[in-house]
Amino acid sequence: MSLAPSAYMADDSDIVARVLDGEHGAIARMLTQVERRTPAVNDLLAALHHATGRAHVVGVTGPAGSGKSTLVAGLAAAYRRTGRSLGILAVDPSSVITGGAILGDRIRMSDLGSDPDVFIRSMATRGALGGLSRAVLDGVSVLDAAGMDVVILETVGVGQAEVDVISVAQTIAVVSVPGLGDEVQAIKAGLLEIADIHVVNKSDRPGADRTVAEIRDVVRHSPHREGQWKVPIQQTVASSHEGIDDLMRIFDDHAAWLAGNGARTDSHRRNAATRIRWAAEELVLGRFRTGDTAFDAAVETVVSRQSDPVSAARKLIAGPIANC
Ligand SMILES: Nc1nc2c(ncn2[C@@H]2O[C@H](COP(=O)(O)OP(=O)(O)O)[C@@H](O)[C@H]2O)c(=O)[nH]1
Ligand SMILES: [Mg+2]
Repeated sequence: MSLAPSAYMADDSDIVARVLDGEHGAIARMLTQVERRTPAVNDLLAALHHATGRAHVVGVTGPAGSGKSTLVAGLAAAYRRTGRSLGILAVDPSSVITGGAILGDRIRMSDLGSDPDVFIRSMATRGALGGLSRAVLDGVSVLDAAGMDVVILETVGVGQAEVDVISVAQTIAVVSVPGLGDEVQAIKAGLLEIADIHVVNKSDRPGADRTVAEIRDVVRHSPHREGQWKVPIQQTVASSHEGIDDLMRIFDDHAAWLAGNGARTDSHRRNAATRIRWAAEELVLGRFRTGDTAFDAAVETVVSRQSDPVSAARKLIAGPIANC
């Protein structure tokens, strides 16, 4: 049976209430709106905002094939054993298939596949990576508003844009594996400052001790101030669930540390600042489009030399912002 378009619209009229109730269908539709940045999305997100700020947002990043999806699936099971609900966003800009799809399959095949307290979604990545950061930040807010105790983000750590995406998380785990050689060193260089926890996965492989020693060396030489979080190194064998419960406990310790140090509020403050900036950009750019009456008039004043570009832009920005 196919639904008439009106049925879809009727369905979405109470989407905010349903997301707040944690209904998976509504969360999925809301995330689609977030990815597509539909005209309704700003108002919907505004209506959810009051219910956000509660989830512990954990980021898991590292090279492709390091076992992130396996780890996240294991962590999901560990969190469920403690009774917590969780939302998982898998983001892989290089290939949606290698990241999210595999994680989705893994979870669907496990007991968690039918668990109403686990929601999983891989985020498609269209267009600019800046847009991706925004979609991820908004996506985290949706899962947070839906009452998820924990939100896990899986991303491939390859460059600055991905570092920006993972920075949405309050607790960041950087995954390394033995035997990747120089390549992994390079990746670590970009991710080192943002790691709250180092994970050496595939610790069943030869060379794990060396990888741990190398990371320990780097951590030891990075500046450490009194009272700061001490970055731990946790070894795991995700494929046989070893070290996963310990890793979850470290995440919990970090959450407690953040809360005790006001760092959790700092992270909320950073996210708020970023989101206000994005919203402002959108509002301002919206008025600088050909076809907008005031903008077209300003273009004419510059062409006719009655005004200059900077004065015209200043005048437009100072004017009232309507319909945004
Ligand atoms: N030997 C070993 N293999 C693992 C371990 N964790 C994951 N794998 C395997 O590594 C491959 C890549 O894992 P995946 O979770 O998809 O990596 P991702 O690309 O980082 O998400 C899969 O074949 C996993 O079964 C581990 O601890 N030890
Ligand atoms: Mg993956």
